[in-house]
Amino acid sequence: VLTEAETAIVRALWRKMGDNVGVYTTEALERTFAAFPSTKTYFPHFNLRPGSAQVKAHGKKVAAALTQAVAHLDNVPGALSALSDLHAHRLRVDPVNFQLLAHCLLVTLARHYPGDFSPTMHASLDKFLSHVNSVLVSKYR
Ligand code: ZNH
Repeated sequence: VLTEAETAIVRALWRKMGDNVGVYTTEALERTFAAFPSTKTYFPHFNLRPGSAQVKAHGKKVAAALTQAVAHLDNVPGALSALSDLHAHRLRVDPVNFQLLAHCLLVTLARHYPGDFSPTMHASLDKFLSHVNSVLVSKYR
């Protein structure tokens, strides 16, 4: 669970990103596919070339889920319950992949906000993304 200070940092970054959450999440997805090609195996039905409209649409969905999590930091399991079911039971994404995407989100945000990216920011975001990941893989067995 995030401390009050970490919560405030994550919320402030989200406010600062505004409409760019979708743009940066899409960029993070493209980075994930490029840096960790094994992640592409979950998207055989997608055009995965940079600039792909499908990846952009998917990026917006993932971004919306992350924004939901930020809006409900006191109850992320509740906010992402349906998504946990989807990833555990239908998509069956190997949990390591969540760490790869989280890593690429961190790198992407660090590039866009170099001045804000203190170790404290890094740690707060890492904790937030780890929390989201643990919720999304919580229903695996
Ligand atoms: Zn996931 C889908 C979110 C991670 C894979 N996703 C999805 C969606 C969302 C999400 C929102 C949509 C749903 C509907 O439509 O209903 N994810 C998410 C998040 C995360 C994730 C938030 C973290 C952070 N995923 C992930 C990973 C992977 C994935 C890591 C692998 C690699 N997903 C996926 C898939 C899908 C999804 C495959 C389906 C797609 C289509 O469209 O087909």
